[in-house]
Amino acid sequence: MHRACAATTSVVTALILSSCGGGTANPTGPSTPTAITITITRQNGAQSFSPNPAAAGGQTVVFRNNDSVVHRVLLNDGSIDTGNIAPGATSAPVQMPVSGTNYHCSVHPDMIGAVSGGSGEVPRCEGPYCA
Ligand SMILES: [Cu+2]
Repeated sequence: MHRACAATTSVVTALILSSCGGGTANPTGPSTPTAITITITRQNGAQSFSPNPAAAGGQTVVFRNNDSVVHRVLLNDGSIDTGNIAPGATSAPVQMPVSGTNYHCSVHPDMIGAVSGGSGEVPRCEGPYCA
């Protein structure tokens, strides 16, 4: 069978060729679970994260810092700490509790967010980060 990417010189074919490299088609293969991205927008209270709440209970999440300063996400119960996330960087993947959770930025404790559980409910926020 002829490959569609056989050498021709039309511009259209050249464009197609760029997607016919032969093995680098999809960076998220079936063995790599797709992480949900929560974006850190800026230091803005309960509007610091998007989406918030995120429907990500029990799922893998990464935090992407779209702000110009370092942030660091910590679950309110202390069970997950992303470490510092530099401006423009994305955290390592973290596994959220099935029942959902509340979290905040340990650098800016007024930045708060939540993850809802499987049935969509957001756990009650308790402690000093819930104002
Ligand atoms: Cu922060």
